[in-house]
Amino acid sequence: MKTKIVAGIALLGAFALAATGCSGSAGAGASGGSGKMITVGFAQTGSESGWRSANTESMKDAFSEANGFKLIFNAADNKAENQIAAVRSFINQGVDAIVIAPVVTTGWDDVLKEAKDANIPVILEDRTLDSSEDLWASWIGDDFKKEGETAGAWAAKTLGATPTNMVVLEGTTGSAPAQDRAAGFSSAIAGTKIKTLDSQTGNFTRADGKTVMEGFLQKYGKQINLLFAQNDDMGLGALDAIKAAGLTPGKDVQIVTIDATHDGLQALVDGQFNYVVECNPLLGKQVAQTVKDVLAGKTVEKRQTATDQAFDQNQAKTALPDRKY
Ligand code: GYE
Repeated sequence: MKTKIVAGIALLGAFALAATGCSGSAGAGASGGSGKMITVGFAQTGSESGWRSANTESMKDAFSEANGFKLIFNAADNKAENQIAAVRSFINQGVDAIVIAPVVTTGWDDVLKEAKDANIPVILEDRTLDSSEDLWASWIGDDFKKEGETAGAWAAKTLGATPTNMVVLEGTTGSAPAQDRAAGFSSAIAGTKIKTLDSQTGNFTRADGKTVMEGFLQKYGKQINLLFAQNDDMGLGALDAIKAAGLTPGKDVQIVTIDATHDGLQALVDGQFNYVVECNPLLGKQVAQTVKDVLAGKTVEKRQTATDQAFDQNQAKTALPDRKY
């Protein structure tokens, strides 16, 4: 841990040197046209899921040196306090711009004001936060509420007419996707015969998805006939628990998830998942372009939303071979 911190500081120092001359400025050269590198601090949530790995890779590709960037990358291990500390260190380093994928929606006001006072624009990617809109320049991400609605609409259509007992594996507590997907799903199943037996966080990870599902199965056993996992990884972890309990996933327990990673679509093709809603993680290019535009003083859209599809088992067969993440 100590070595890591020291290495991290050394790295930050190296980047600070490289960034000398453009600290905190949105002025000449920061648009990338003059050959001067743009230093960007990216505060990523962590590495909780397959979706997250794909998002990190997409960001690192887009913020490459060849594209005119010096990227300072931080993964916060899904801890809000780590992430705020990372953003503060970016401010101290005098980066040109800060990109954040906020772990949770709250608690951002102070550090965002500090960035504003230092004249460093903040761009949000993936997740949203609750602070006032004048504290960030643009958000690039997916419509989590709509994803929840699409998942819920499938459940309502497929199982809503017969009494159905559902359990829910929620994402990180306090995160925008966990809140919005829950809201979207609930509105779509309102008035159906789907009843929520239980709903708990699995922190968007396979390991916790498995553990929490084991608990649900111990408590409710064969009563459970529907699982809504707010991401693929938790659903994939739950598969082990369901099989270990002697039940067949995709049949005894129908499963709907969100993300549509390669592994998620594979589970759909294998008949273990029943429906998967896409959440596109390949946002890097658009985020990098937005950073350049903001630094060049161009007007950017406040909200830039990616479009997502959804897949049943047959559609997954067609989509799987070309899946990029
Ligand atoms: O669904 C999940 C994750 O914020 C949309 O975060 C993202 C979510 C994604 O790690 O897998």
